[in-house]
Amino acid sequence: MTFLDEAVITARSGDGGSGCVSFRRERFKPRGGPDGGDGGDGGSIILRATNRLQNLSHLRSSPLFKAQNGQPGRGKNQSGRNGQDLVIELPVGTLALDRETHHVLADLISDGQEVVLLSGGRGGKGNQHFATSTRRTPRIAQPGTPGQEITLQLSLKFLADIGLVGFPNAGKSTLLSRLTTARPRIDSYPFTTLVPNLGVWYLQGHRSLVLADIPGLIEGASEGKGLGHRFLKHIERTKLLVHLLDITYTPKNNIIEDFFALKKEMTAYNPVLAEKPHMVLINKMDLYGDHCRDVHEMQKAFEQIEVVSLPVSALNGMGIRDFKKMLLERFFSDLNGEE
Ligand SMILES: Nc1nc2c(ncn2[C@@H]2O[C@H](COP(=O)(O)OP(=O)(O)OP(=O)(O)O)[C@@H](O)[C@H]2O)c(=O)[nH]1
Ligand SMILES: [Mg+2]
Repeated sequence: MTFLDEAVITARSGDGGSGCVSFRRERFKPRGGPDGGDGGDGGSIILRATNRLQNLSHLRSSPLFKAQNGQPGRGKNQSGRNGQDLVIELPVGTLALDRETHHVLADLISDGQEVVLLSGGRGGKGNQHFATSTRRTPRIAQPGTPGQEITLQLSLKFLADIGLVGFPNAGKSTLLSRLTTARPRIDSYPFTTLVPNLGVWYLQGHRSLVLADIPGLIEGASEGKGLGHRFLKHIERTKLLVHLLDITYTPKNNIIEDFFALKKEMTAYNPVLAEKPHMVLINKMDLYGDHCRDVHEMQKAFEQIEVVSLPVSALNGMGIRDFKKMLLERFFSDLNGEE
């Protein structure tokens, strides 16, 4: 599967068509007046956000996007046709920057949002407009103005509500596939997920949350270990980070230390991530039995550092009801206790 979250493209709006120099030719009227039509306007370049796309790989093979030129004007006062606009579809969450100045030209944040990036050139006026009482046979017309060109740096940063983070194999993709229609690969070895996945969790009453599952992090990710930091930008814009920890596997023999190890790697990438609201899911509880003392102790320890934690099983669904309830309260304060 190809996953592209950075791309460079060049876009060019259409040139305006030129105005026409022409004179009326009619029988018995040898010296007809000017009748040159106007040129059509060039097509514009429009960026449109869509939920149908999840990355930028559709742009790989078309680095130049060109809108149509306007047609030149013609005799008999006929205007040239306007060039068609060119719409470039991009996934929601794409930032378009001017590659030279690094200015943000568009931040596409909602499905269907459109931004006119480059207007087309204006069509020139035909000679019909240039006749005066002293100049009856104007042999001039305006050329159209040229289109504009820009090279864009496109950068996709997912716009998800919740980011799932954790060590490899913790069960992030299993959870995503349990809650949403996304079908990421799941396997019993680390680094199954090589690229980020998005899924929509439909809750009651038309409410929904977008979840992002990113490849597992390991200690030393900031030095490029594992898949490194490459995909952390996709959780930068989330509202809540959910840390998944595997109760059967604690690399540091202490789940709280594992949690801090993860947090440290994220902070090394971007301190903003450390400030984000977060909670913990202690996963794979089905392998551990219901009434084990350890998990209560773990939860208490998290409580002491003011982190909410819940025991769950992404595999059999245990604890997911509580998780859902917590999220409904957190994200939809308008609920008034309805479930
Ligand atoms: N018993 C049990 N196994 C689980 C649970 N959640 C996930 N697993 C298993 O753990 C393994 C890893 O699951 P994934 O969902 O691929 O883990 P991941 O966190 O996405 O892993 P990476 O993509 O490598 O970072 C798979 O074999 C899953 O079936 C759980 O709640 N209980
Ligand atoms: Mg995975």
